Order: sequence, then C-alpha cells, then structure tokens
Amino acid sequence: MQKIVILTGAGISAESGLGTFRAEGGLWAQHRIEDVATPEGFARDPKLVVDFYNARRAQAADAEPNEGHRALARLEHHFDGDVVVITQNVDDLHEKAGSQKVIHMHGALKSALCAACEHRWPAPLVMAPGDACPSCGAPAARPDIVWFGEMPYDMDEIFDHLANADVFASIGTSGNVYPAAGFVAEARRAGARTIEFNLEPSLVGSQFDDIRIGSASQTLPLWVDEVLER
Ligand code: BJW
Repeated sequence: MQKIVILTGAGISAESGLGTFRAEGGLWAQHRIEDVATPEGFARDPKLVVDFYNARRAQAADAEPNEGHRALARLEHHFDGDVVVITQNVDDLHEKAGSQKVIHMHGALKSALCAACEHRWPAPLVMAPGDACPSCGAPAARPDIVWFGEMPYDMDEIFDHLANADVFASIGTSGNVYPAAGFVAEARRAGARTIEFNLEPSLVGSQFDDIRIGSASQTLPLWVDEVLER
C-alpha cells in the first residue's frame, strides 16, 4: 500500500485569513518570539502569552478551510493507500475540511494543558492565567502549544510515518523550524519522492525532487487530481 506523508505549515492557512509567522507584518513582526513562544516568556508574563493565544483561538474559531485544506481531505478519502497529515499549525482547519488522520506536532489552540500533571482538556475560548486544572486542581493551566525548547508531540509516530513514506509533500512552511525542517531529509533517506508547495522555495527547498510555486489553494487541487488519476 502506498503511503503519502504531508507536512503543513502556516502558509496553507494564510488564505483562510490566519497570519503566517515570518512574513512582513506576520505574527513575529508583531510579537517577540521569546515573549510569546517560549516557556521562559510564559513564566515572565503569563497574561501576555495567554492573551496572545486567546486572540488566535478566537480568530481560528471563525476561520474556514480553503481549497488547499479541502484538496488534502479529498486525497485522504479517495487515495487507494495511506495519507497522513502532520501539521505544525495549531488551528483545526484540516479537521474542519474533513481530514481525519492529522497529527498536531506543535499542539492545538482548542486544547489546554496542565503544567503540573500534564492533563489535557478542551480549552475555553478565553483562558486566564492561573486557571485551575480540572484533574489535579493546580492553578497551572497553559495553552497546549509547543514552544521553542520544548519537544514537539508524537515524534515517534511521525518518524515511523516518514520511514515508510513513498511520497513526502511539504506545504506552506518556511523551513526555519526544526525538527519539521528536517523531515524532507528523513523522507529522502526512506526513499520517498519529495515535493514542496510554496509561494517561493523554502530554506530547505533544494532538497525536494519537485517544487510547485503558487498559492496552496491553487496548486494542491491540481496535484491531488494528478495523484488520484495515476
Ligand atoms: C504559502 C502561502 C500560500 C504563505 N500557499 N505557501 C539551531 C539549529 C537547529 C535547531 C535549533 C537550533 N536552536 C534551537 C533549535 C530548535 C528549535 C528551532 O528550530 N529553532 C530555529 C528557530 C533554529 N526548535 C525547537 O525548539 C522545537 N523543539 C525541539 O527542537 O525539540 C527538541 C529539543 C527540545 C529541547 C532540547 C533539545 C531538543 C520546538 C519548535 C516549536 C515551534 N513553535 C512555533 C510556535 C508555537 C505554535 C504557534 O504559536 O502557532 O510553531 S514557532 C512557529 O514556527 C510555529 C510554527 O508551527 C513554526 C513553523 O512556521 P511555518 O509554519 O513554517 O510558518 P512561516 O511563517 O515561517 O512560513 C510560512 C510559509 O508559507 C512561507 O514559506 C511562505 O512563503 C508560505 N506561504 N502563504 C503556499 N498561500
């Protein structure tokens, strides 16, 4: 059975109105990474960090998937093989589009995590610093997001998928952040054919067999047609 492993980044959700990180005017132009995306930043100013994610949670709740997300869901449902989406995104637009096998390696806005006992629960739309954990009662709720210096989720499962990939597709990610930026090398080692979808080649673009330049909402439906017609 053929296996297609897909990595997505902020670019696939850009056309749904969610900001990317490193573009001019993107999230990192408005906030310092070390303030809002590190455990040290959260320890220094939990309200700033919780408010940053509250605002993004509200924005993501109103966002709709675009033709790029829908194309990947169509691929999963019609491909005669295995399709898995590994996303760095913390929105739920793949799920809203109908994808079922989705791994959120950088966490999810819809989830809250107890820093004391690691219990997870559905995040309220508005979290507050010091919210109590429903399991252990500690005032230690935090957004269930993987910050710099923290271990991304489900890495064993992800490396297992990469080791068995026949095709690896990377969509809308700049190749700045590891370990995700290293997945193409891992997939190549496994003998996978590799393809990148982006507005421009990413930092690891030279490692791909094929690059499709353009917006994901336009390039992905065409690629999915190609794969399903093969
Ligand atoms: C379109 C488009 C359209 C636009 N169509 N395309 C030195 C060397 C190597 C590694 C390290 C190092 N020093 C530290 C590290 C590790 C560190 C790291 O990688 N740092 C780099 C900055 C160098 N990584 C970590 O710490 C990770 N953990 C880890 O490595 O654990 C192992 C370990 C732990 C502890 C000790 C030792 C080892 C954790 C990384 C966590 C990343 N977290 C964030 C924020 C949280 C989530 C959130 O708030 O949403 O995740 S950072 C941010 O970047 C976010 C994203 O998921 C991630 C990737 O960004 P992405 O998706 O690529 O977005 P952009 O904006 O960069 O790019 C968008 C792209 O889309 C562009 O290319 C556009 O062209 C394109 N695009 N519109 C198609 N319509």
